[in-house]
Amino acid sequence: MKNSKIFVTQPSLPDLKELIPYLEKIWQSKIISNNGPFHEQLEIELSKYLNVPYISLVSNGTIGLIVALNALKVKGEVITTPYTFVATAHSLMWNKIKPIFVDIDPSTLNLDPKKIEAAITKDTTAIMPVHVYGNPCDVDTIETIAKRNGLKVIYDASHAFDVKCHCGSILKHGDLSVLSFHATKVFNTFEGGAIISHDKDMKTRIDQLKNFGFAGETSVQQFGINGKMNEFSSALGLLQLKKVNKDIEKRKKIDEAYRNYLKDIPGIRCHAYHNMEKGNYSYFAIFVDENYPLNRDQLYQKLKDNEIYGRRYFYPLVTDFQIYKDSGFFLDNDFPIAKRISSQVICLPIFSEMSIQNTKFISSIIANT
Ligand code: T4K
Repeated sequence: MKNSKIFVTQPSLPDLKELIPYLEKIWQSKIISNNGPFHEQLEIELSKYLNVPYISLVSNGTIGLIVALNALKVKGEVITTPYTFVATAHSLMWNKIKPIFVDIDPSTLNLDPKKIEAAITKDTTAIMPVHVYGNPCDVDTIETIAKRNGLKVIYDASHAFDVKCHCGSILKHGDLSVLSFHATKVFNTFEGGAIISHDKDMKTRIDQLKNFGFAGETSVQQFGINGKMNEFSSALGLLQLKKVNKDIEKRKKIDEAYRNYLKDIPGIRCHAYHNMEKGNYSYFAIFVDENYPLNRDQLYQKLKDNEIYGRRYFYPLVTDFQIYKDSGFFLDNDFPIAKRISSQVICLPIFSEMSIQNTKFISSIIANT
């Protein structure tokens, strides 16, 4: 039985004692930012761990998306999904790029590849899909479409740390992939993120862009930004990396328990994984339909009344925010699938330190209507 509030997530943290020696090193060296030794070490260790060629650490996932678009010189229009966190679309707006929203696939909840080509115009330069809840996008079809139409692909992989699909790391796909290391993610550095690239020149370009465009002490070659990860976050990342696999294993057990407890409740459907060789279990989404005695918001409130704080990721849809409606980029009735899913979803609490008893307790609240 639970005895305190349960939030949608709780950050995993290393033992504080383990952090002290790292802090002592920082205090001795006085190097706290600008590509310090922990930053360098974390890039090397992460690229080995994730089995990807090049990683550029950044201060958060949103800056990562903004820099990635800039690094690829993306302009004009970019095709993306309305079923995501606002940061995906905001990164386009910050680059003065027009987002062209395309509906999602009802089973994967990712950008529906079948609908991409109809949205391409002479101004389209890229596709920005999201691996929602860590569920891999249909990377092969997206790659074929991108090649056929000469488009870049930037994956918002904020939810997809260490996810593997049929051909290995999901992060190997696209021109660039962007991770978030926010407090609420499977792998956190308090705040942070990374851009995965596939060649040295692109990594150099990204590294310059995140450091004001500096190419050397007296040379600024691009209109860069400050997107650097600091030494504290980098040191923390090194410690987190030692235990992230165990954390994912623990999350997997929570995921399995939920599926077991919730499987026979009419009107409740658990999100299914597709083409996933290794998941990270970053979210546990359920969908409430008309066969359940309460509507989604009533169940959401009922859980809250029991101090269970799930979240409706992603409600409202990006395209339902007035600032996006006012943009005139799309018609109101353009995204029937995303709208339906957004009106049904609740992400239930899942984190590595969550107990199976609490999973059972939450499921029993959902079962007893
Ligand atoms: N693309 C996608 C697809 C994303 O999902 C995100 C971020 C991004 C891009 C951008 O990445 P970053 O720039 O953030 O690196 C959260 C997060 O702030 C956001 O990072 C995340 N997606 C989004 C899905 O969720 P909120 O407003 O729901 O978070 P908040 O503060 O309500 O936290 C949820 C719960 O987590 C709290 O009720 C308690 C717990 N929590 C949270 C924090 C921050 C803690 O226990 N400790 C903490 O420090 O947005």
